[in-house]
Amino acid sequence: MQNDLFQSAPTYPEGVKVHKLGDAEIVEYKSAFNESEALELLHSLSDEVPWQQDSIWIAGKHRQIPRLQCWMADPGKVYRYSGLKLRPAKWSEKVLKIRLRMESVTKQSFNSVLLNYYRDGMDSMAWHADDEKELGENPIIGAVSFGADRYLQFKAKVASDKRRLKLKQHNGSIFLMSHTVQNNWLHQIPKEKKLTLPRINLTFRHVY
Ligand SMILES: O=C(O)CCC(=O)C(=O)O
Repeated sequence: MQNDLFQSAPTYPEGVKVHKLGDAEIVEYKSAFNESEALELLHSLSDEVPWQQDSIWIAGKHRQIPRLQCWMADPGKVYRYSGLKLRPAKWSEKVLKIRLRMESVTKQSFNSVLLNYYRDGMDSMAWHADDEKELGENPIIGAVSFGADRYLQFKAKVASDKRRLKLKQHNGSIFLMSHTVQNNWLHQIPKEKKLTLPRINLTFRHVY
């Protein structure tokens, strides 16, 4: 159920929409990559990226995460989450071009990216915030998605706060998440059992 506080604001300059989330905001840049570019990137990234099937400890058991992933970053920029230590793969030419587009659209600069490959609707990502200490006190995240449209859900970190937001991220669209999104809110990609199409999402970050 969506709370009124979370109703999306009107569209500002063409293709740019600001979604309010309490004190935070998510800026959506629709079609930052056009449909054919985005589908070409889905196919080339699925072939070219050195995807890893990682496992993490959950409730005392070692389990495969329900997606493939790859961490690309400037040399030495290691990323740790859920007990995993991700050493950077070399930037590929395609991902560098995507980074340039991300930086020119959002006017932010990034030195790393986590790529996630959801092979179908049974792949997912559990509730979390991108608030690890190497991302600094105010992490700004630029996310772009290619392939299937998937829902991204938000809830407050404080359990008594029942506010929720559910956004659909479309093929080729960018979501720029302000720092308060990571500091005060959790997000997840829920499973969608009937979905058979793949999606690749890239979350660009600045690692200190
Ligand atoms: O796939 C997505 O849209 C979310 C990715 C994400 O939350 C992350 O990389 O931390």
